[in-house]
Amino acid sequence: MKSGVLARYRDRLPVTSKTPILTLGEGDTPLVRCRQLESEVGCKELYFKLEGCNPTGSFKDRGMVVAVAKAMEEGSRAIMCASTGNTSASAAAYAAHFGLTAVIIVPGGKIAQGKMAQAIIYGAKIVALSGNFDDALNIVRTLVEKHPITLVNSVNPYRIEGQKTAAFEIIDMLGEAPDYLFIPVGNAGNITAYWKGFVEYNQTGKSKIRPKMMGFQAEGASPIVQGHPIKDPKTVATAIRIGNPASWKKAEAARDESGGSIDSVTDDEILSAHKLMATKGGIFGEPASAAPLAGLLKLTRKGMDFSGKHIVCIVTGNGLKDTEVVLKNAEPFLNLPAEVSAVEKALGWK
Ligand code: AN7
Repeated sequence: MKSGVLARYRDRLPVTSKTPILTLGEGDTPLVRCRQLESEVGCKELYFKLEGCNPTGSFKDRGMVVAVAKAMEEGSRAIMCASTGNTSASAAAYAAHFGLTAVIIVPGGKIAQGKMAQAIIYGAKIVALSGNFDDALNIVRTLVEKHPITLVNSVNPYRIEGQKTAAFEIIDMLGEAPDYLFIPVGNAGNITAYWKGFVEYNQTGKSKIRPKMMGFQAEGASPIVQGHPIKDPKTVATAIRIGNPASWKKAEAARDESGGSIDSVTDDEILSAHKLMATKGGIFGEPASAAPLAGLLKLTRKGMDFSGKHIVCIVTGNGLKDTEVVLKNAEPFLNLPAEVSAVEKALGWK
C-alpha cells in the first residue's frame, strides 16, 4: 500500500501534476475494537480510531500534509496558524519536512506541554498570547491578509480535504460506514471533514449508509450547544477550549444532514472516560479525545438504545501530549528500599 494521505487518496484530493507528494507517514491509523466497553454501552461493535498514531500524534497531520503541499505548489514559503496545540505541532513538523517556515500563535500557558515541546523541537517561530484560541485565530486571519504567508488553520479548505480521508479509511476497513460516529468538537473542522468524507464515499457507492454524526464539546466551551459564542471558554481538555468555532455552521449542517447531535460533556465526565478508555481499552488519548466516549456513556446512561449498532469513536490525539493532567490526578505510588522483601511485603505477597 502506498504511504501517506496524498499518495493513497490522490484521486479524491486536489492533487495536480505539480503537487509535491511528500509524507511523514500520516494516515492508515488503527481501528481497534474494544469488547469490554461494548458491554458497557450495549452496542454490537465499538471501535476506536487511533488518530494519535499519526506522525505528530494527532489527526491534524492528515489535513496538514495537503495544506502544506498545496502551499508549496502555489509558491508559498511560509505557513501560519493559531492553535490549541495540535495544529501548531503538525504545522511545525510539516513545515520542517517541506523546507518552509512555520509561525504559530498559541494561547500562553494553556497548551499541553508535549505539544509545546513539539513546536519547539521542529523549529517553529512561536508567539504565546495573553488571550485564548479565538483571539489568536482572529489575529492570524488579519495577518495573512497583510503578509505573504499561508493560513493553515482548518478554514483552509485543503485541511478539510485531507482530514476527510479518515472517513474513507473507516469504510475501507469495516466494509461499511458505522451507524454512529462520535467525535470531539472544538473549532469544528474535523466533524465537517468526516461528514464530507462519508458523503463522498456514499455518493460513489463505497458505502450504503451514512453515520449519524455525534459531536461533543466540553461543557465550559460549548458554544454550539448553547447557541452563542463563549467569551472565556474553560475546560481541562485544552485542545477544545474554543469559544467561537470557525466551522460552526458546517458542523451544524453535518449534525442536521446526518440526523445526529452536538452535545456537551463535563470535565468530570471527560476525565472519567479518559481513564476508562485506558483501563478498559488500553487506549491512552488526550483529554479532548475522551469526549466522544464520555458522550457515548452519557447517552447510554440517559437510556439511548444502541443495541445492534456499530459505533466508531475518534481518538483525535495521543495521551502522551498531555501527561500533566494524568500526573496531577494520580494517587501517590509506593516508594520502597531496593529489597525483594520490602516489595513483597508492600504487595501483600508475604
Ligand atoms: C486532540 O490544534 O483546534 O473540531 O488548534 O487537538 O476540528 O477543531 C485542535 C482541535 C479534537 C477538535 N481533538 O477538532 C488546534 C485545535 C484534539 C484536538 C480537536 C482538536 P476540531
